[in-house]
Amino acid sequence: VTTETQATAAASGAGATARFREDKHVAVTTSQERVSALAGRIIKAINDTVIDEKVTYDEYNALKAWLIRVGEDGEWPLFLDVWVEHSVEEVANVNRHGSKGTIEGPYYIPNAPVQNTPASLPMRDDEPGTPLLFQGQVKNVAGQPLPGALIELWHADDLGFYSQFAPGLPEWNLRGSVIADAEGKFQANTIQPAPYQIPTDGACGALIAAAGWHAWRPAHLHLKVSAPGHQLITTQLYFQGDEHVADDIASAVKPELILAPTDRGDGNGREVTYDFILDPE
Ligand code: MBD
Ligand code: FE
Repeated sequence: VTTETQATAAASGAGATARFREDKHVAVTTSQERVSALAGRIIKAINDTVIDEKVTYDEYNALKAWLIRVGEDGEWPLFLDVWVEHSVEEVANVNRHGSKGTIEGPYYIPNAPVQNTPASLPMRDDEPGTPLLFQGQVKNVAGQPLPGALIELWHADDLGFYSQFAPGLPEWNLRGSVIADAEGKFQANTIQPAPYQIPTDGACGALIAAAGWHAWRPAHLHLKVSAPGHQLITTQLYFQGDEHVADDIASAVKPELILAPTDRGDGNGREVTYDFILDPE
């Protein structure tokens, strides 16, 4: 059988690399001066480390072998999103007044199936995990509702796997786009995601093992929230009580992003309300 338990770092890495190439057509408008300044600083930081730490030829060759393997495993998206994207996001959103954003990560897929609220994310008949009703309202910074807001939601399943990046899952499993109502309100029925371990059998996993780190991210919902005339927010929401909230390998948790769902009382899982405030364009 093919199930997500046969997921490999190389397969999810190849998927993330292909996804990046398809979606992120970045026009390179960076000036020579800027490229020279940035590349110069990064190269200097590496050289300073070599000198300060008295890096040996064995260590230099281990680095070279590892960098080659990152590419072979398709793990440049994973490496960069886990260890660098949080700083890029911090810089990008420093002037925002509305809800906090955080990193996108490597597993977003655009154009997931669209539903009007109240929605249920596509899932298997026997989808494992506690049902979760995620609901809220999208507003502007003045507190006015934003009709026609779009809530894109994607997350891992109960075993920590993302559809389209692990084998054996339906194409759009646990990925959906919800159109809010005339008051900007939305309801999305899904399941509670599990804590997520980044692939341990690829180059990033080898680094984590060699350094004695851990590979965990707290359980999280990924979101992109948008409305006409407003800045799109890319964010993630986490769950109170998850031990990795304080210890995320990707450094992407902020206190404002932690949910505390409550029991629905009808034996039907849990629910939580979270409102999004969008900045004007
Ligand atoms: C993830 O699911 C994720 O959200 C990030 C940032 C990195 C790796 C896997
Ligand atoms: Fe994720």
